[in-house]
Amino acid sequence: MSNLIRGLRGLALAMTGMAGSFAARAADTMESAYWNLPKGVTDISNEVWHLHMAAFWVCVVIAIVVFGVMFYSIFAHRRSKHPVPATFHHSTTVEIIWTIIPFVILIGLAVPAAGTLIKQYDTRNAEMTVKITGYQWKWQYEYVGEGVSFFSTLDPESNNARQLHSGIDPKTVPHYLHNTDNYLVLPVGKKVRFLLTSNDVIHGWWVPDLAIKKDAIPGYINEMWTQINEPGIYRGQCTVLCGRDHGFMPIVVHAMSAADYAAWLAKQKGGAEVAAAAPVVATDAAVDAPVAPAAAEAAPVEVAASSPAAAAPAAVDAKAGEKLFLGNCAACHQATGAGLPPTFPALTGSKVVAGPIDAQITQVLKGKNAMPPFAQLSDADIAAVVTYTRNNLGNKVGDTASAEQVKKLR
Ligand code: HEC
Ligand SMILES: [Cu+2]
Repeated sequence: MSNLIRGLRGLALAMTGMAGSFAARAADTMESAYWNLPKGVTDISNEVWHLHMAAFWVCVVIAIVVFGVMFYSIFAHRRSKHPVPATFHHSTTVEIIWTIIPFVILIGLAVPAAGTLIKQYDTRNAEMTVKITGYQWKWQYEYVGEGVSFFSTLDPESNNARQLHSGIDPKTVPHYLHNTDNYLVLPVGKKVRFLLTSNDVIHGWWVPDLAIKKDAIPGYINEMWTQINEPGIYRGQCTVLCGRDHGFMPIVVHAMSAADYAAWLAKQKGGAEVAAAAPVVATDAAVDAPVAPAAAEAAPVEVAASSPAAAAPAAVDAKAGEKLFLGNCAACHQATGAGLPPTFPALTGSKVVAGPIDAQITQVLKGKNAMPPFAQLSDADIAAVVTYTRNNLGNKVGDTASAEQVKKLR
């Protein structure tokens, strides 16, 4: 008996604890449509929301009616009241009624849903096209016909915090695991078509506020579209389990006015000639910008005075190199270059980094054992990141890789 009481008291305590943390969590997130689908910021997402609510209320009414009849019957016709059961069975009228009512309900839900689905699939008359490619574990965005293309990876802050024994409290990281280094920038009020594919395994591109969710499948191109009504930052995730770092390839869409977008695009194009390696991070201080990598300001490439290439690496390369390193390599080799031995070797003081540059470029291009190949990066990007590792992270080799060199070694 006392065991039972203790058990019950434990259960009660556990339940109040749960209710408490649940309530706290709910209060935290109440503003952000925590209990429901977000209404989103497109006409389609609003339609989807209304469809969802219609189905929800139909379900509520059905539940009330069905459970009402059931509980009433259980109560009113209980055995103590009616020891002798009635003997009727089969009523054609009732059967017709309970066939027709659900039929009408289903048609009533299907007609508007089909209308919205047809609109969702209509990618015609788009004003611009962005090709989205999934990679293990990042996204690539190509502005078709604009010559602008970049990768979008987990922001370095989240990435550092997520490392085992990082000692960083994820709660101190803004938008932990929901932030990227480069945002997908889109204009509001324009119909944007997306072509979605993958480079390796199946990924899924999902941004709830846009009510878009589709699989990115290698060898196939899926289509989808959006037209965003309100400027802002909208976050999403990969939704198909795609391997080890599936949880670390978020999506951030930055919707801005057509004028701001045009300025951003022009900047991207201008930057492309100087260094294809450095897609400018789309920040907009007014709208919740991502935090720049802490050390980005101070990373001069150190070049030995005697090196013939002494004057070569411009400051922009060092920054681009660091950015690429944090985005592509730091997950394994750590932002400091210390690595996580024995699996992931340190790059600080590494013999490979200090050795022939061609061998290092080849290793980055082709991969080696547990290190994946990075052939998807452009020649300039590989050159920048290799140069970065050779002259930073405590290394002072003093030489630089060039895009032509990388091209030859591909
Ligand atoms: C998924 C983890 C991972 C990522 C990401 C990664 N590497 Fe590696 N890297 C490794 C592993 C594992 C090795 C050891 C390979 C071996 O020798 O078996 C290695 C070795 C190296 C070495 C040789 C180090 C030595 O002393 O043996 C260099 C240089 C290097 N990586 C550079 C890079 C660069 C540059 C990037 C980013 C473009 C990068 N790595 C991204 C896992 C990774
Ligand atoms: Cu994925």
